[in-house]
Amino acid sequence: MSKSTYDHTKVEKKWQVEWQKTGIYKTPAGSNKKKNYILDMFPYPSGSTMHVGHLEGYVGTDILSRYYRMKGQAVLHPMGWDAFGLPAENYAIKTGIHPNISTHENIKNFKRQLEISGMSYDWDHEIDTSSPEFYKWTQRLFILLFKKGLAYKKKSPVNWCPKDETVLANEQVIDGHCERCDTSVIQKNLDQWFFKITSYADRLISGLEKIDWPPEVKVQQTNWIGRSEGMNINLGDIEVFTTRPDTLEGATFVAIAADHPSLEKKYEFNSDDKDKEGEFTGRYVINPLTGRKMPVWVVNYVDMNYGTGAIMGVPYLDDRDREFAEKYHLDIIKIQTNDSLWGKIEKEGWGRKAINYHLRDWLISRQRYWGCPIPMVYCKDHGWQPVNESDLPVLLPMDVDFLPHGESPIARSKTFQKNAICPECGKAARREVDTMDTYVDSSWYFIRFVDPKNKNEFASQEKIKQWLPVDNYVGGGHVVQHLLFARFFWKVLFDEGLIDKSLGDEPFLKLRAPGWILGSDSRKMSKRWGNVVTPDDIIPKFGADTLRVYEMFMGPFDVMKPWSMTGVEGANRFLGKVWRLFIQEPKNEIDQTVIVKLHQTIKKVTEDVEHFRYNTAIAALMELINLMREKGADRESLLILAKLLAPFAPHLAEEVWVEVLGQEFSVHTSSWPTFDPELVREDEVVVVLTVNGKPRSLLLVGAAQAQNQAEMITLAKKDDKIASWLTNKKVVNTIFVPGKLINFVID
Ligand code: ANZ
Repeated sequence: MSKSTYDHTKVEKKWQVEWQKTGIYKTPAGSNKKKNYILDMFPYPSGSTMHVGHLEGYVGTDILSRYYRMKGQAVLHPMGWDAFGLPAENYAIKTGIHPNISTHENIKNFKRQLEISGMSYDWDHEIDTSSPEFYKWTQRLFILLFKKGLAYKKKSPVNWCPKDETVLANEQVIDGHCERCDTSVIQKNLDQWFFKITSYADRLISGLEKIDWPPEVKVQQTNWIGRSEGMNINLGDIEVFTTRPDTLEGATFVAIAADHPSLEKKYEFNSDDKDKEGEFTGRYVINPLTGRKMPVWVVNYVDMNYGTGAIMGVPYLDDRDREFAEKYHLDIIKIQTNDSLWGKIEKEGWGRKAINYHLRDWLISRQRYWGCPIPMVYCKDHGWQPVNESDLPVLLPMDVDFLPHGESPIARSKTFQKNAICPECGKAARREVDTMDTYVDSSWYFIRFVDPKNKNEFASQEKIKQWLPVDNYVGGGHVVQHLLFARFFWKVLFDEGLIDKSLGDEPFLKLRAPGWILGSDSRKMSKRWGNVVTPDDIIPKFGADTLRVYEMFMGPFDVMKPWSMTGVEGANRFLGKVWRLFIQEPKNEIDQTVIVKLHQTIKKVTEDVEHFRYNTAIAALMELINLMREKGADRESLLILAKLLAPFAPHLAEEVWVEVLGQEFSVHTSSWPTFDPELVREDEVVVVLTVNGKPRSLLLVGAAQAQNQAEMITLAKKDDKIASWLTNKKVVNTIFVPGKLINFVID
């Protein structure tokens, strides 16, 4: 290959093969190095391809992993597949292609796309949540929760399409209609499994204080949990929950939910109705403070699942109560709020302090096929029983007609119920035919990653202690559900002693979310808008290094950024310049300004990478490279530059390291450069010395000193090069630009 051209296709392929072959990204076994677990939110391998928006986070963690390996840390950087889920099942319903086949086709494509992007994953740690080796442990953990009283079954309403006879996920209900057949969706009460996440509500709030997460994510989690402190006030046979006991004086009516247990008849309100609706029950209760007779109304704006399902109406101060009171002509009385009422209500025995949470228990049953079977059997004598551990996994049957038929698809399997027995009495029992929400899989996958092939445990204690908790977690979205569910799981395992106490009860110490990448139409990049750019659109033409550098240079990691092909071309031109710099003969003498800039760049890139400031790290590299192109660079400096480039443009860096600079493979196992603190003192500046306007020399001085005219001119005259230019010449004028330049005008 001619040295002046850089064939990215050949070079990138060559090193990808070599990296695989030599296993340089393998996770170190036991080691006394500092550990660093760097994790991506693993993808759902959908039929549409991976696009550059997905890749943004993966490039970010790849840079971080490469950097910390070079820093001498032991890095675990795994990847896998959130492989169960509804889209594959819907695709199967449409096309007849089994989810097991389509999902694994998609996985192949996703993996190929990650590989051609130059990712340094350790594929020995790959996991697939739809494999029995993985879901055996998902089932085992379900049983653990059941035995702890944290999994229970109760009736709960689901979205139901009467025509398709199937349960619909919320996303499949469009304006109250089935997305497939447009039939009006109804609510149907089905027996469903729940996880008791509400028992952890307080710890899920307080734990947020201990972790380095984006503040907005913490706020969203806190709001989702929605802790409210208030009082339950007793009004005879009705108890109301209020966060404002100080307003008791203004309570003029009581409003209760349509399904409140004190009601003898059933009330129905049109659930579509956004307006406040109500009906008088004919009953009254007494306000203990004022003695007022308060009418009891059944209303559509009080929810039975929150608080006590009953409220005191304070129309003078509460907007909803006011709207209702105005509509139904109920009394509105003006009051002063009274903080001291809190004490009085307790003293008089009218009520007691109460705490409520908006968080609900987590409904995990799905009347769906492509998910992890719930490992429970129903015995008519012993009720719900967990399957014997020696009988796990309960295999997801492959002989299932997944078309909707009004029940969970697994119920139609001919093989699934075979040999199902009650573990208590050994008599025939009936297996649960529902599957688990896929969020259950992603609640613990990061634990399995540390020991993915373990046949005896979900992960060994030794590996758990070696790698967990996750040090750096990167991914977008999922700010509430996934992150809350995973924290819940971790806390359960922690309490069980399955997570060593020394590891703490939070699983993700640091979280960062990449900003959305917008398509050329300024909308969020998504298959839905047809504005998707994939790695396959970019890599063949420009190479993976260009894609990586461009994605990280677009702007700050965590903000929204528009995609631009001009930007891609710019990144490509930059890498072209880098290549040409390396293939020039290195300079023999050392240029002090280059050295200073080099050390400043080492410092800047080091600090920036550790703080996910990849864009400014690349900008610093660009400045350095421009200076080196102008001044020339010595071999030592070029070696350091190759190392600095390695995390960002791993193929190009390897090529120059091995093929141009003749170093031993691999730049990625070399050590990260350190800077000389003397050279990066920020108060140091370079002053250009010119003679008749032509640059002849440079001075490196303190920033303050560079402002001092007399001192600087004396120093400049002592500079060897300048001295020789001025010998036997008459200086007719001296121009001084503070902090920047001195020009000697001579005859
Ligand atoms: C009297 C009052 C006066 C209230 C006032 C508010 C303002 P959060 O913060 O969400 O907990 N409430 C209680 N239970 C309810 C239910 N099941 N469905 C609908 N609304 C309910 O809010 C609690 C407040 O929402 C309670 O305090 C109650 O109205 C209402 F100036 O009581 B309040």
